[in-house]
Amino acid sequence: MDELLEKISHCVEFGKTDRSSPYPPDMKGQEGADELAKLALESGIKPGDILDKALIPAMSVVGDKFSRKVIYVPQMLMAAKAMSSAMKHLKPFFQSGETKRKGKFIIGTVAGDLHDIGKNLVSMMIEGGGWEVIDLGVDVNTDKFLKAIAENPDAVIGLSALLTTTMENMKKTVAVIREKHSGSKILVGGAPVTMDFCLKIGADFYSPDPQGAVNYLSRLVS
Ligand code: B1M
Repeated sequence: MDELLEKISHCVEFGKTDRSSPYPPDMKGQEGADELAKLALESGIKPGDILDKALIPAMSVVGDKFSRKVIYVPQMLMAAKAMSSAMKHLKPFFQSGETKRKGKFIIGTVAGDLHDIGKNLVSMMIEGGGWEVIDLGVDVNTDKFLKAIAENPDAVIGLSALLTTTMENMKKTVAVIREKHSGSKILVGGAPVTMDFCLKIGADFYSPDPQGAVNYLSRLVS
């Protein structure tokens, strides 16, 4: 069991999605996270163990390497792709409620902003950290956030902004969420966002990168 979980973890860390994927070159022709996760389930390994002992630790290493600039966006995207290929086999178990996740996380890029590369990385890392992610996409207005919160009142909310102009919309959205759902935790991020700005607009936390976001959520449930 441990050997199979280690192999899955290795595939995710190095972005090996499935047998046919040519990346990384030194694993060409080998099984990837997709086939190995399926095999693990068929061998009787619990979905929760695949998540907790293989996917989450691998994504945590990936997030840490990214924060330290040991790897860059392309490697991180490959790792996230490998993780998703394993997750597709686990999702039915989570959706049926047979296996529990840590909580829900609603994320979106704020109104007027179409940048989603960073937001998607954060979303994938948080999913890899064991959370159910409700990704509202880009150009998300306040009403759409409010609707998602009403449907998922315990969810933590994440707002991303890449433009100095749309930081103003982030501020407005945070203010309305605070007014209507005072207990909700709000995490903000994106290239122009800072801790100072986060505090000024009344959000709970700012992270400059995906791993910081995962760590923040982990602290909330620990
Ligand atoms: Co745009 N763009 N863009 N752009 N674009 C920037 C952001 C810009 C800095 C380029 C520049 O001028 N040097 C500039 C903003 C200037 C400013 O406001 N200060 C800019 C501009 C001006 C514009 C347009 C207005 C250009 C125009 O049309 N005149 C326009 C706006 C469109 C709109 O949104 N309404 C525009 C459009 C676009 C494209 C559509 C062409 C494309 C986006 C494609 C897409 O996202 N699908 C694009 C791109 C690609 C960029 C750059 C080149 C790259 C952004 C990116 O993806 N970075 C960018 C310049 C640059 O950064 N070099 C630029 C990689 C990504 C991994 O990083 O998104 O910062 P980032 O995410 C990081 C962290 O910030 C953090 O984690 C991620 C990983 O570390 N993070 C979070 C992000 N969200 C988080 C949320 C969290 C926590 C952490 O918690 C919830």
